[in-house]
Amino acid sequence: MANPNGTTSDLRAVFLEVYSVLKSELLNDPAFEWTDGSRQWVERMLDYNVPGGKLNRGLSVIDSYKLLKADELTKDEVFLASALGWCVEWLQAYFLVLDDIMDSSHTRRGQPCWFRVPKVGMIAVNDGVILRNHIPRILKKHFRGKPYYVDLLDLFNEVEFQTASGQMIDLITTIEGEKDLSKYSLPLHRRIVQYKTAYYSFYLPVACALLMAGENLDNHVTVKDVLIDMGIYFQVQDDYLDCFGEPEKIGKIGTDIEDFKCSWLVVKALELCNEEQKKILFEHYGKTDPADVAKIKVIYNEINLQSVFTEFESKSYEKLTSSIEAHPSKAVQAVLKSFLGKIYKRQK
Ligand code: DMA
Ligand code: MG
Ligand code: MG
Ligand code: MG
Repeated sequence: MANPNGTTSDLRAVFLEVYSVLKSELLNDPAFEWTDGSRQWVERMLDYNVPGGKLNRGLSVIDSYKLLKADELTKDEVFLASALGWCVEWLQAYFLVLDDIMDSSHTRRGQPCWFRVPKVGMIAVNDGVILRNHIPRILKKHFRGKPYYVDLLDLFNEVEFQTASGQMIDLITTIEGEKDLSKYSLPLHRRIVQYKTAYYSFYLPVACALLMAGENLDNHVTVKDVLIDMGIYFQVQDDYLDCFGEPEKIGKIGTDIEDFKCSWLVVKALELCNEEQKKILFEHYGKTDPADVAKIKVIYNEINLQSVFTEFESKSYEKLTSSIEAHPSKAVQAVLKSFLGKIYKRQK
């Protein structure tokens, strides 16, 4: 039975079973002398932060590997592809736990952000470090003997560096006392989102599948380019949903206006507004008072940003589809189309 994401509910169940296996291995990691208290802490922290999202990134590793192999996967291969999928989800959990602290967010995946949970607070910083350290432990346990082990480690390291660098440029544009909307532009936005989102969310899952399939990543630069463009489109959707999405659907309450983020929305607004509206943007963007935020949203509505976004969305879909169809391999085309299908017109 296929759900709207094109992933069978069966596969999701198998994927979740692998989560339980990995979790219990980590909770019995012989490198640490566990106590009941420490084991309970990590178990609760993992269950709270790792499996509760859409799981698109993780499931894409299995989907992509299937399409590349063009053959039924053995049980073993499904397990390994799932384990890699979970490494991507672990990386995401690590970045989100820290991102929510840095963005002063309130909710995530329909529940309070981990650092907002009573008694967690700044222990969440170290939990983030623990989540990050789980990845090489999972890889070591299940991939140490594989010919692509070193490439896998290198891939996760490179992508983590790119993401952290993206987060850094996302954050330093908002430094208190240096807030200046006139520095916000489409090229700056593109640079931020390419690094903070596209590599880990789009390139990484497919690169994992390519490595498992025995491919050399240096031979797949064009695939990477398409995935980066898809990731940029995905983050524009995230920026849009931050303001116009329903919190019940997206599971989080937007903070981009308050946080003075270089969001696609504010960049577009600066491009489209008149002098009077521009004054209001400069005066009220980046303030936490709901009255200031409301003034920004009035401008977004006056210039019809929702339809500007809808236009962008269909244009992006067309462009991405034609770059995908230019790819020589049908299997690779299928991987990319499946990924695009999962996010086009998403509401969450
Ligand atoms: C997210 O950017 C990027 C990473 C690496 C977590 P964001 O702060 O816009 O994400 P969200 O809207 O989910 O907080
Ligand atoms: Mg955030
Ligand atoms: Mg952020
Ligand atoms: Mg966001």
